[in-house]
Amino acid sequence: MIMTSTPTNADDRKAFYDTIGQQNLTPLWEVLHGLVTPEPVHQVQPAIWRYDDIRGHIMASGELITAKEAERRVLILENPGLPGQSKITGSLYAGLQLILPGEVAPAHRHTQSALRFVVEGEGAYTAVDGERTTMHPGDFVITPSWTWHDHGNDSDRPMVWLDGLDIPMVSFFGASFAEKWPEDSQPLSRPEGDSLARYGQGLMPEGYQARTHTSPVFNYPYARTREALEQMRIHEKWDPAQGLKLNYVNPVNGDFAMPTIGTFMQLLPKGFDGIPYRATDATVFSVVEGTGEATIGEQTFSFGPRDHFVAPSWAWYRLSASEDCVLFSFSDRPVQQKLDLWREQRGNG
Ligand code: 1HN
Repeated sequence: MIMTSTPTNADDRKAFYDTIGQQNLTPLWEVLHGLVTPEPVHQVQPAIWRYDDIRGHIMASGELITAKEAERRVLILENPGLPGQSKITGSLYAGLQLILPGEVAPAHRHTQSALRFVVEGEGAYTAVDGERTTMHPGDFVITPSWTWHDHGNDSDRPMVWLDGLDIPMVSFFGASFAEKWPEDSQPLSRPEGDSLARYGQGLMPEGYQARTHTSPVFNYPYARTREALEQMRIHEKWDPAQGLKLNYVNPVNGDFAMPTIGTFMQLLPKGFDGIPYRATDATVFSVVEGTGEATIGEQTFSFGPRDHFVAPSWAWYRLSASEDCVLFSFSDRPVQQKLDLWREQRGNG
């Protein structure tokens, strides 16, 4: 007799799986459809953290623990779909860090790359590899992988910034290393403003050779970014989904400013009513100016300055602005593009 189909004896199969399991083997056909899905499948949910709702908790953390004892006093923005995982998306970490007047967050370094985006306060500093920068709201500051960094606040006001790190990616690769500097503050070897002067003016020191994939400019001041958007608005065509959107770039090669995290600043003019948009890079937004609405999947969030929200991978979202809005955002787009994975789609308006 010719067998046209294999007998389906569930018990036989189970027994087979148990047998091969002893050799650390497992059948692909039982899991294939969950591994290779026709469209992205993940647990990341749309979410918003409204600053008015959480600022009190951030300030209360300042009464509970010092920046020095905590090492970094941060409330993690944890995605509600990924509880206990310290992730805002599958590949990225985000948190809001508080540093009070007179405090120091001690010097250390790690293989994870970090971005700071200043949300509140004026005049605290971060030091990276021997150079300090004074921070202002809307500044985008980079701590490249494996660079010494410490923060301090010599101003008379609390400062709060958004931290974005590639912690889940580094963990995925099993490549986390960290160490502490023996003192709270690292020694300074260059004057403040040195990096911006050398690399941030469309100029480059003669013979300069990049040693890493991260931009040598480590503070992109908001005043310049805002000016660029305002100038562009005079003649640039608006993207129907994203308005006027700029990428922060590494001036050495025009690539993203950080190798693992793409960073963006966009302007939505008053009355903007964006068409639906989705992309495979789940994106974290920090509202700098203005009020508007983000409809992400089934949920509509009204937002204002200092609010944070997240749009998951491949979820449709629409942005609208009731006043001129400026939004900072970040995602894992550089990595997805390097891997030929990144896709975007615009819907009908
Ligand atoms: C870190 O080093 C900082 O340097 C902030 O400010 C948040 C979260 C996890 C691991 C290291 C910082 C961090 C972090």
